[in-house]
Amino acid sequence: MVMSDEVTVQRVLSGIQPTADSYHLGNYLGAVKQWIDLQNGYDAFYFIPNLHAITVDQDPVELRDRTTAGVAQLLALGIDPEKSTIFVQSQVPQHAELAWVLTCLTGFGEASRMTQFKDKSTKRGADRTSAGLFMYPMLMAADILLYSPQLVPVGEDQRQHLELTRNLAERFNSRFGETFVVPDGFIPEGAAKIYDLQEPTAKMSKSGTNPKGIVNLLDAPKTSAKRIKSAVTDNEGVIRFDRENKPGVSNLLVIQSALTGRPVDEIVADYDAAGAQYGALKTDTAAALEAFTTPLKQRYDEFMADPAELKRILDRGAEKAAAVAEPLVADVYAKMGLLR
Ligand code: AQP
Repeated sequence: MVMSDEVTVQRVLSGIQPTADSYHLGNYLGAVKQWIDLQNGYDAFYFIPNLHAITVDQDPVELRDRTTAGVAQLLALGIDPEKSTIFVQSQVPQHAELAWVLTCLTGFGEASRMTQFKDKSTKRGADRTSAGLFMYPMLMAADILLYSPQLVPVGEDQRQHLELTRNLAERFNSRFGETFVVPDGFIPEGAAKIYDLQEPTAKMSKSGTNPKGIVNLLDAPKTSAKRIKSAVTDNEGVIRFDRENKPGVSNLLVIQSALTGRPVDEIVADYDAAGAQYGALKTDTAAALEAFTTPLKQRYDEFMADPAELKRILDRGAEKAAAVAEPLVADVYAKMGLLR
């Protein structure tokens, strides 16, 4: 097997799109928090997939600002550039090169079966759906296969794309010779799925329709406290964990638990003993959030105030990423008979 470099520890790779001014609590508790743990035992590659972001309309100034802000947020949250390779997708051109090769290996019917494309294109309508959105899974496959990671932390919603990635890796290997590592997806331990505060059966999403349902990490504590306090609950008045029948209360319990490190059962038992009402659950959850976001915002502001340092981190990240990606693309091109 041709490996793009010597891998001594297992490699993980994941990305987060620059599609909003701030990441939200779901992005942190469901993804970045685990990335921080993983960087200690793995060769971690984390990137900002800005080429994915343009599969739907983006304002150029906003996209540029959000990309930088995204990097600063990852650093402020605890991704350490000394341990992890942090980079921006558009600064490593091999992503686009491999994406084209993989697109040409993908069947039209196969790509048409991707449920995320079907959902998003149905919502947007054919005239507002780009061909780029259709190619999104093949670009994601390239993002992964370029770095030969053994493990890819993914949310449930990305499982089908990961399966396509595995199929494309196997297809290429069998047609052109062993080249790609076939990666495994995994949901890291402790990853919490966070739901919209106003519609607690839908996932909290940057592109959610009601801003009141989202807790942004960079919002003022007052704004977030207000949102937590107006979160939808139920009329039962009893604090207990029951995703199906009490999605709003359960969501707040999961948020508080993930932020404080206290198990949900313990939090529920304490409320039970105190005969507490939903008001207490909301006040405590808002306080836990404020304790987390206040120092985070300070660290974020410090990184944003030092663009030269951010540039240095990204230049080094892009260089490290390209050092892995380039030999792989060169090998792929050679095997396919493409001059380079
Ligand atoms: N609500 C969530 N709960 C847990 N994890 C979540 N993630 C997103 N929302 C939740 C995880 O965050 C990582 C980065 O996500 P992304 O930016 O690549 O895109 P996404 O999953 O599509 O996130 P959004 O917020 O819903 O963005 P938009 O609205 O732009 O599509 C992923 O690991 C994801 O699982």
